[in-house]
Parts: sequence; C-alpha cells; structure tokens
Amino acid sequence: MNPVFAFVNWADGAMQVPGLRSSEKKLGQLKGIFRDQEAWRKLDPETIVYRVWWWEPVASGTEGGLFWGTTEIQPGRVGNEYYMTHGHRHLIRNRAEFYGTTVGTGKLVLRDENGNTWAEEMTPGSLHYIAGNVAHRVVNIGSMPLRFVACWPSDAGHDYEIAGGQGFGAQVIEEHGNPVFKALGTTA
Ligand code: S6P
Ligand code: ZN
Repeated sequence: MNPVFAFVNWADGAMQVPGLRSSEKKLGQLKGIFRDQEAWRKLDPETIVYRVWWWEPVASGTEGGLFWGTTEIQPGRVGNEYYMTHGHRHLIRNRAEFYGTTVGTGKLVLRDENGNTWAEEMTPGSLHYIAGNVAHRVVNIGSMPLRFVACWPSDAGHDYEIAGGQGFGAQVIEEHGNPVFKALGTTA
C-alpha cells in the first residue's frame, strides 16, 4: 500500500499535504465589502479577518479536476455587520461546490442569477451544496473562529465582482445580540 499523501483533521479541517497553499485577508483588503464604511475606516487595516489553506492536486484551470480547502473566519464585526468572506461566483458559471462546517457557527449567504438571496445555517457537520451560477459568501455569527472545508472544480475560477456594494442583496448584522439576515433595500 502507498503511504498516505494528504491528511485532514476532520474535527477542525486542518490540512497537512505537501505543497499546501495559503492566503490571508486583512480588513484593509476588504474595502467596500462591509456596509458601514466609517466603522471600517476606524479599525486596524492589519487585522486578519480570514485565512484559507488549499490543495491543488492538479494545475489551476484543469478541466475535470478538483481542489480542496479550509477557510477560517475570525469572530468580529465592522459596525454591526459580522466578519465574512469577500464572496464570489465562479468564472465558469456552471461549476458547483461543496462546503462542510467543522467548527463554529455561521451563515452561508447565497444569491442565484435571478437575484434571489437566501442563507443556510452553518454548524459543525452541516454540509452545503452550492449549485453552479450561485454566488457564495460565509459570515461568522459566533464568538469563536468559524471553519469550513470546501471542494470545488479546478477550472472554476473566481469572479469577485458581486462582492462589493449591494451585490449580494442582503447582509447579516447583529441586532440586540442576535444575528439577523436582512435583505437590502428594505426598511428596518
Ligand atoms: C473557493 C471556495 C473557498 C473560498 C474561501 C474564501 O471556490 O469558495 O475556498 O475561496 O472561502 O472566500 P473568497 O470569497 O474570499 O474567495
Ligand atoms: Zn467558490
């Protein structure tokens, strides 16, 4: 038998594999993502909001291949809006993706090509099928880091155009100590 090449700690999603890639996203790199720009300006731009570790067993752009990754979002808020990922669509629109929560609690915000936005609850063990053409963003609504694993096609690519402004059509904010999913353009 061949030795095991890659490991995932299924309790938290931590990965061990040769050639593991990683990136981090700081508050300063998330300009225009959070609604309260004034609150965003007052925060330290060097604060890390989330990190991603991923494995590319085939070259990026390979048709028919898959990538695997883990994302960790810190707890926190900009104004009353919880820390979240940029959010994106896949460049090749019909490429789907799986997300699986390992640690923490969150909301997976989804927006289809008809402009319908909804959210799925993320809790340890929750598994989410993100259909092709559906934009996806993860919001950490808890008081500890939120971690989820992801599997996506190696030729999917990322289109971040939807991430800014009112692109997702909704936001997740804290109200009286509770997370609330709010469609934009509606009154409080
Ligand atoms: C890739 C997959 C994740 C995200 C990561 C960060 O298709 O959906 O690995 O890249 O969660 O989010 P974002 O929106 O900054 O790419
Ligand atoms: Zn994706």
